[in-house]
Amino acid sequence: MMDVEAMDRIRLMQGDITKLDVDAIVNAANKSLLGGGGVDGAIHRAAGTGLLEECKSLGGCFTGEAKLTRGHQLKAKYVIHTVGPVYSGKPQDAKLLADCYLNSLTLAVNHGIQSIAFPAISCGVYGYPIDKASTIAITTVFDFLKTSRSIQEVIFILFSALDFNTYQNVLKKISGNQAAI
Ligand code: AR6
Repeated sequence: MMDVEAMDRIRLMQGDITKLDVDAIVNAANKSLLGGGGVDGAIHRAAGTGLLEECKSLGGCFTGEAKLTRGHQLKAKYVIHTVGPVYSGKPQDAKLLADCYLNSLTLAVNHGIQSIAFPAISCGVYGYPIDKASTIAITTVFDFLKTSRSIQEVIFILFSALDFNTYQNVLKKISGNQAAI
């Protein structure tokens, strides 16, 4: 019963994360936290230079960890910056990627964040295959939501139609397995 309810708090969207009106968006950053390309570049451009100024005070971030800033000129109140693993094909990739989701969600709960949006962390420049990464993302978030009631909505927002379709198929499979229990 409660697990079905947890699944109802997960939503998939296709589009640009910088446009979302949620409490927090998650940035797929690098260890410096000083900006870059991909979704990181888009978030810094949309948030304005105040975000970079605030990031400079954070002292970087280790892979798998997460740090919080304000949203500056974004609609989102907060940005949670996390650093995904560079895909290596080794077993530790999965653990580090799951840690990105877990540490971001834990920070969100600690700041009273009720709605949060994730991009496909590590699936661009860092080369993580989208089918593997989406399974880790969805199962980690789903398991977290089963134990935590304070987050009302988790959005996975995918830039491309192909990535969106992959997430949709994985979500169907996982919620189908759930319904069968
Ligand atoms: N909204 C949503 N998703 C987006 C957006 C957007 N505006 N722009 C890109 N994506 P990447 P990574 C998707 O490369 O693999 C940066 O330079 C994109 O299609 O942004 O974790 C950092 O500074 C892809 O599916 O992040 C790091 O150095 C996903 O976001 C490095 O890249 C993640 O792609 C991090 O690499």
